[in-house]
Formats: sequence, structure tokens, C-alpha cells
Amino acid sequence: MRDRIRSLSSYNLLSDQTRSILREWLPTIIDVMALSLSNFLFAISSLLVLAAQSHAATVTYDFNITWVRANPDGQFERNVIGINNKWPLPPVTATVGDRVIVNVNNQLGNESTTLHWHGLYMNGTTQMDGAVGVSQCEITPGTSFTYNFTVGVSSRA
Ligand SMILES: [Cu+2]
Repeated sequence: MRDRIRSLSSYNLLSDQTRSILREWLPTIIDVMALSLSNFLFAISSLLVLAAQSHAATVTYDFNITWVRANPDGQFERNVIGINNKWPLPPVTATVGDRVIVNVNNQLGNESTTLHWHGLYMNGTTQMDGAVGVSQCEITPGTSFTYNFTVGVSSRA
């Protein structure tokens, strides 16, 4: 502590009484300042963590549902339902808390369809869970439907 007091450039200009007060109280003052700084840093870092946690993303996909030729089970090639003229189907990647928007256009021509979000609870948005006639109307050929839901904690199903 004595070294810190010496390092103050104006210390030698102070009166003896002021110096003795400083000698007595400076360690405490510096400790309090250090404590305040650590509290301040802790508060700032807590805010940053909260900000990071509350910053959910929105992920958007455009899925055209089409017939494609594929051999999913290794038996023989045939017409299967694909997305954007591809099979295997593309993954949807999101984090818990994110909003997922999927613009679906049914281009099958002869078949209705929906997307089922197996494994997600879909709390509050069961009308978008894809079970035709149970929780959602079918997306008829030539029509579109936009899925829009927030990813909650998934089940283990
Ligand atoms: Cu399911």
C-alpha cells in the first residue's frame, strides 16, 4: 500500500494531516473502488449473458414440395415426395427459442400434404403440427401454407 501512496504524484504537496488521513483511509478507498469495479463488471457481464440468451433468431425456409425420383430404401427407384426437387430432404436447423418460418408450396399436382414436426411439443401452435384432419387442414395441390412457430424444448420421442 505504501508503494501505491508514493506513486501518487501530488502526495508530496499534501499537508501532514492529509497524508496521515490518506495513509489510514487509502487502502480502504482503493478496496472499495476495486469492489465497486468488480460489481460493475459482474453486472455488465450478467447483462451481456441475458442479452445473448434473449436474442433468439428467426430461421426461414422456402420448401417447394415436389415429386422426385429416388431409391430411399435401396429396393428400386420410384417417385417419392421431395423438397425443392431433392431427396433426401433438407434439414431444418434451429436453436431452442428460435422462430421457425417455413413457406411451403405444394407442387405435387395430385396429392395434398403437410409437414409434421415430430419430436417438438408445438405448445400454442398445434394447428401447425401437420397431422391432417387432426391438428391441421391439408395443403392442397397448388396452394401454400406458412409454418410459423417458436422452438420449445423438444420431447424425447
Ligand atoms: Cu410425430
